[in-house]
Amino acid sequence: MATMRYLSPDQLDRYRRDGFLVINDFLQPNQVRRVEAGIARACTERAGQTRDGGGFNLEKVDDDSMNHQAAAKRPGMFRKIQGAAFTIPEVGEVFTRGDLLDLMEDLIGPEIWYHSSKVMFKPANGGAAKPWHQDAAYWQAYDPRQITVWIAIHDADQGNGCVWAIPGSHRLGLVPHAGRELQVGEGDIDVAQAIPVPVAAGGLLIFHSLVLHMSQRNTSDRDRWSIICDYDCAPNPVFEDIPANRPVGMDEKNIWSLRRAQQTGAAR
Ligand SMILES: O=C(O)CCC(=O)C(=O)O
Repeated sequence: MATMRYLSPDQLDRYRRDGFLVINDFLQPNQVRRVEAGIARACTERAGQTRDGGGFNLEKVDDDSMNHQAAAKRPGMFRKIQGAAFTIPEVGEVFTRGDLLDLMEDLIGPEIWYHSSKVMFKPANGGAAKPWHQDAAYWQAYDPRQITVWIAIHDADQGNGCVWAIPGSHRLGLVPHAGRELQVGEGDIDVAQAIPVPVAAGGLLIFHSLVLHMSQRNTSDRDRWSIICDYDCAPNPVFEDIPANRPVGMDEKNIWSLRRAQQTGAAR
């Protein structure tokens, strides 16, 4: 068995069994506050925004996040910032950390590429639900060994719309998705097997791209922000807006290599 860089054998077993794994306290409280401040700054700069644009998606009056022309619930009530690793330096720093790449290396091997990143807001009093889906449904042209890392910036629990997942569902393969948002009907899967996955601020949830997951509406008075990065085990061009100052490791075809086999051990 290959030497593990970050995960314990027990954590690896649980990830393989369930298709997801929570690791508490990945970020220290001061690191969480730093990321939160970076996100808040980006929001302040766009506080008047009422329509989707520039990677910023808003919470819509009809909860239809795919209707990019629809009015926002209110100006600056964001649902998502796509390309957050580029827009918010504090987010980019977290997702390129050596220890996080070590963790990825344990799961997808020593060649690691950036696929995409975002902030998911789930704002208090109205953050919309995200229906059941497998991330692989959005990325059918890609290798399904892609991995998603989801880090809680605020405590996420059942009250404010934490992620729910179906343990072991990564072994089902890709199940049919339908609709503009590509979702799975509750009647088509065994939702009785679903469990809530609460994560305290600073904790990290990793999930396999075939794990069925969703999150409910936030009806609480507590925001639930998270940052998400998807890592690829094969080189693919980044589809998000590329900043003028390209990050180190991104080539002219917009393929961003985060770690190559021969670099292993260099970024720690
Ligand atoms: O953060 C959430 O509420 C869910 C995010 C999610 O399911 C996703 O980005 O695929």
